[in-house]
Amino acid sequence: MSRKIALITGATSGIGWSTALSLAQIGYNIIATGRRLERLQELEKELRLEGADCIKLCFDIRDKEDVKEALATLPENWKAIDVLVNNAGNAHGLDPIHQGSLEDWDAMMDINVKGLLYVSKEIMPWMIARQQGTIVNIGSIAGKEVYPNGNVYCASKHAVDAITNGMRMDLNPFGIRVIGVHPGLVETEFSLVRFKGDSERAKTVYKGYQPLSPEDIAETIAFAVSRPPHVVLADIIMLPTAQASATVIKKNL
Ligand code: NDP
Ligand code: 8X3
Repeated sequence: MSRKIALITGATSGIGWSTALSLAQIGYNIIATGRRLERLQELEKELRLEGADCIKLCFDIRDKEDVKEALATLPENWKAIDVLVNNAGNAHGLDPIHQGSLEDWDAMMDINVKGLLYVSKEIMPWMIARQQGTIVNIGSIAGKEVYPNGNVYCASKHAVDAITNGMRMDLNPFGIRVIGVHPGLVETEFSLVRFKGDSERAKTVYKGYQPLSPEDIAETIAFAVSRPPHVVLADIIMLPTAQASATVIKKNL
């Protein structure tokens, strides 16, 4: 049987990278996207070891023309995308709202919300034409709850949650499954980006308890997309056992 096709945004690290590998292991060829070409090249090597073909698309998801042009370069047979994982995103800063930076706010809304829409806008018609497909949007516990200083990041992830639910309704006539995955604390480059390269501060986020790993999320995504076609795991919240909510975390420090 021929392999299916998954497109994963933000595949150069963390959850996206692990999801690419997990989906390759269950029989997908992968379209991997991100800004860091050298990381995409490394990932491609690992995917080939799993027997998967890979197309690398290097673009900044904030740029709608670049997104459109990059996706238009896909060969026709690669446009038959079975699974789209809208994963690219990050937090920028953790400041009280009156001290927040406009650049950080722009980055979070442009990447986490508008970037997800730009990519989806190109791919949804291809799924609609085939009357099939699965879209996985990576939200966050921050899309279900607001926490102090999380303000605009939480808003961006609440928007992802709303878009996910809206997609499920609007794409319902076409047999397209839409899955929201909302992780709690996962140890990736997320905090390094949030704290602008301050690795000491980033490490403290994951001290004193066992956070989720990107592989934990990837395995769950692989499970969700491989349910029978009549089943949709619509809304998945995944936390480390030590985390009870966005703010309640049992740490042994
Ligand atoms: P990482 O920082 O490890 O990965 C982020 C990915 O997003 C990278 O591949 C990065 O690629 C890509 N990305 C960021 N900005 C852009 C851009 N402008 N254009 C294109 N790609 C971009 O973090 P995670 O793996 O943790 O994050 C993945 C998703 O999971 C995000 O949506 C995040 O909000 C969400 N999440 C993370 C949690 C956590 O605790 N880690 C918890 C809940 C949700 P590149 O830099 O190469 O462009
Ligand atoms: C990432 C998890 O709690 O830092 O979305 O917002 S959190």
